[in-house]
Amino acid sequence: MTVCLRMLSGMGMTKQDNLFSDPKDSVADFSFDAMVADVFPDMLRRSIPGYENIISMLGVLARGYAKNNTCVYDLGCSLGAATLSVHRHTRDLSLQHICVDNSAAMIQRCQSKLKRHMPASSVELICDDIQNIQIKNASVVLLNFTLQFLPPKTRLSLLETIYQGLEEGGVLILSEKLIFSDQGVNQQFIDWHHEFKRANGYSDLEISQKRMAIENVMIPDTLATHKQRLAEAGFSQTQQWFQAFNFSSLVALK
Ligand code: GEK
Repeated sequence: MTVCLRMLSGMGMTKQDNLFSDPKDSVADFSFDAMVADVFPDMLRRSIPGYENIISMLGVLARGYAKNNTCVYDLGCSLGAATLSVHRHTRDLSLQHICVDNSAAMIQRCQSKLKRHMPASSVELICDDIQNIQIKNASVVLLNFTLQFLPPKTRLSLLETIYQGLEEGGVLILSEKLIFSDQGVNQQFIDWHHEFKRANGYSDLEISQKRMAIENVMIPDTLATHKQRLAEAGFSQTQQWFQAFNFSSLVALK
């Protein structure tokens, strides 16, 4: 396995993701372990169309809703990229950042990164399932590509908890991979996404082994399902502000 270091904007040195480059006899379910955490910035940048764009716009969007002396939750924070983006745009406010992830490998790396990049901020890091977290006094909640990893039956309940914990005028920003109800359309989007990954240097073997690893772990919904679920949870208004191939982001207002 070759190790390659790359410089990513604002992220420092990061290892190249080649976790699925060697043929495997059987592909285990994907987990957010130390090996994944070590290559994570490269993995997301080359796998999620528009990832860097979404990250930088999260800060721009959050700026409009973050209120002094409230909490900003980053649920499924991984290495804290979304929290850092919000921080860049809200330095003048007094905010309590609460970053949650159930991967110890992610939380450890997130902690040292946030200490380095936002040392003067109030940040609480929690290694736990986001379903166990009490949300309170929140002006901004980020679910950036995390809801899709929860069992579908539990998703509404999490959104209800978030809605209850948001202050009036607060916002949930929800980014997700999408599926499409028309099979032909769905396949078209999958093909475009795979072409995007090929263009970013992933081989067909890497693409198919990663797909096998993730298919039982990450279960995407349609845009209509998301909108309906958000409405059911109480959100009065939902806007889709971003889509690149089958990856999208929504703003839901309380
Ligand atoms: C980013 N938001 O860079 N409880 C807590 N954490 C969870 C759970 C759960 N039930 N399920 C998954 N995770 C980040 C990217 S990655 C998206 C988010 C991706 C965590 C998991 O450990 C991982 O760190 C994160 O959610 C999903 O803006 O890998 O496609």
